[in-house]
Amino acid sequence: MPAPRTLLLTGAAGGLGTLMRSLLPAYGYTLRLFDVRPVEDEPDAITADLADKEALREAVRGVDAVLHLAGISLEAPFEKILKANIEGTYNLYEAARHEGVPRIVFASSNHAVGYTAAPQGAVPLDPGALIPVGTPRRPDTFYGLSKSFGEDLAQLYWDRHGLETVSVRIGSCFPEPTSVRMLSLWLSPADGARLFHASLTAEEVGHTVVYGSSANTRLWWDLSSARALGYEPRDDSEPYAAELIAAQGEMDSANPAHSHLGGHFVNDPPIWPY
Ligand code: NAI
Ligand code: 15L
Repeated sequence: MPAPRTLLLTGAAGGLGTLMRSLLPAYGYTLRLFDVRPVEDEPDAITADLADKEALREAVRGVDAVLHLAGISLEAPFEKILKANIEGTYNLYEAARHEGVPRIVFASSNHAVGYTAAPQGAVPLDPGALIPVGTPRRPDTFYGLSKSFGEDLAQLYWDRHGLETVSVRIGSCFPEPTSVRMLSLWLSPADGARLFHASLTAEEVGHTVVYGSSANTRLWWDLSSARALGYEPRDDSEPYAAELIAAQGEMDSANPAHSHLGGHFVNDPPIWPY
């Protein structure tokens, strides 16, 4: 697939959207921005809800691809998740199908498989001990369930309509890791941009699921499907390890929030504030 030039970035006002607004233009993208909240210093951004089907049709018209980050990014009451993440993602796919957009990169999450056991063993883990991308989905929250739905929706739109998707099960994409768990899941913003670019430009992806993290020494999951797209991570959370472990202690496998991939989402999920 030739490098898409005009990219619709949904969720542009959010944390990851803000990081990608600054990083993706260097890869040659012209960004069209979409969010239910105004995007600071971006008067041309489209301020609309994913529930607004007409706004979505207009937003996707003429773009080469969509990076779909918009939605509730933490746990919330089911009705809210249903509206924003489940119906909202369906509305986006319908708009893209009608307007002939060939590819979507979908921000899935580790929480689609959050009840998967976190691998134990000496660091770095044996490649055979890493969580494979084909592991059964085990959402840890309604939020994780909505990401599971998004992946299935993506599969349906590929099989039925030929609309391609890369579903990126993002670990933790923040400027720095802030917990011992994040040492395993951290996706540096620069590697995030590399991974999204690879997902937008690789040939013939159909519907591909990848894990999204940097090349962390303490990696828990298998990055091979991401690498097959051309993703070459350059960062590693290890320089943050000593300080985080000194402050928070080592992971304790008797603690469910440490022994599952989804961390504290399995018993004390952070709640969406809006
Ligand atoms: P965020 O909460 O900072 O940003 C989400 C954005 O979506 C917000 O600006 C919000 O206004 C917008 N939004 C929410 N509902 C909307 C609606 N109905 N219509 C239009 N816009 C709406 O979240 P963040 O961290 O930037 O994450 C972006 C995406 O990546 C989310 O889908 C999240 O689930 C996913 N993700 C993020 C991870 C991370 O480490 N940051 C990890 C795994 C997944
Ligand atoms: C996510 O899916 C959330 O959107 C993000 O805010 C983090 O909580 C991340 O997972 C994580 O598991 O660290």
